[in-house]
Amino acid sequence: MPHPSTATVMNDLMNGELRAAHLYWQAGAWCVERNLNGCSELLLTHADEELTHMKKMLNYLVDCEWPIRFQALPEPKVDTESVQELFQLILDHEKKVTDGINRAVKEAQASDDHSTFEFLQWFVMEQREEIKTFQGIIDRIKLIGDGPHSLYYIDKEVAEMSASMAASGGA
Ligand code: OFO
Repeated sequence: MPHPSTATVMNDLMNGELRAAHLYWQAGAWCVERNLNGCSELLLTHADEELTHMKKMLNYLVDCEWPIRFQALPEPKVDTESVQELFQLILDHEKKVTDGINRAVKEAQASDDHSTFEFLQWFVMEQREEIKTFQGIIDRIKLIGDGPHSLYYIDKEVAEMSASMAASGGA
């Protein structure tokens, strides 16, 4: 039986989740190198979450008995010296992931793949939460100011957000 077009789309999304984890690890390492422990905690914890998303997709592909194809990972680029730009880069990345999920939802609808359509609804809501979280961090940084003397306060603020996200069960 031929695989539906959504099988390819779901493979791409699964690989996208792995790329996202890779980016969060690199961004977390950027913070570790600058002693921004609150920011690194949030980003490295989020990398773990991206892996759970990848596994969710993987399990769905297994359940559907569709082929599973992992792709090579590109080098994650974190070319900035500003913590505000770092979180902007993360937010831009999450917006791209959201676009990919939305395209997959449309594809599932167009091919009458109701199961995949339903499965993707969790990801639609998750993306909404992530965009809200990272936009919220950027808004806080703008309020505090992104100068060298602000880093301590930014890091403290992000550490508090990270702790409250952990207490409420995720991003
Ligand atoms: Fe998997 O949620 Fe971000 O990318």
